[in-house]
Amino acid sequence: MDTKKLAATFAILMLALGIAGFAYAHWYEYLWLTGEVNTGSLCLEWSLDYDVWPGNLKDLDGDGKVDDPVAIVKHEFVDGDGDGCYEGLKVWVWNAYPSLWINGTLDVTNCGTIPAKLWTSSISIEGKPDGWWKEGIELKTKLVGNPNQIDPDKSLCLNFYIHFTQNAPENAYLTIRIDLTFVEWNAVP
Ligand SMILES: [Ca+2]
Ligand SMILES: [Ca+2]
Repeated sequence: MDTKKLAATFAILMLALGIAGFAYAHWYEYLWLTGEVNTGSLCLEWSLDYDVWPGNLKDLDGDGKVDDPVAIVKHEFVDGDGDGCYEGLKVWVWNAYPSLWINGTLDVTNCGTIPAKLWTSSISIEGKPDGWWKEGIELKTKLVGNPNQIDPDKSLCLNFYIHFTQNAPENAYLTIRIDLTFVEWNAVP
């Protein structure tokens, strides 16, 4: 076979092998990685549950049913930032009188994904006559839970008992403001 024929045969062979998809065998190992990072959320919200002295119900509208409250106790949750958790809570007690009691639980629940702790708290009380609540209201509280670590889906609970005593004056009023700040549990001052 002369050189031209040999070259032509080789070229045809390579072309045929190319068309057939032939390749020299080689071993391989394929590695891959994808990454995703997100940060947790710090989120806490109020919840509230209470009972009012059963004797508070009378038949005030004359319909034959003892189902009308004399003192009105109401509450409203506020989700001002629209994240689905209640960071605000408004409570009203109207038309209270001696012997009325309200018994319940005020909860702060961790609705976020990382543990939280109470950072700062403040309470302010104003009323008229000034200081009437010191004699006019009996308050018992019991804190359940650790304010330094509230785990996700866990709560800090305040069991309370409020009793309007015989010393509660007529036409008195009281406003209470409570502010709480929570931070992630490992925050340092
Ligand atoms: Ca009624
Ligand atoms: Ca909210």
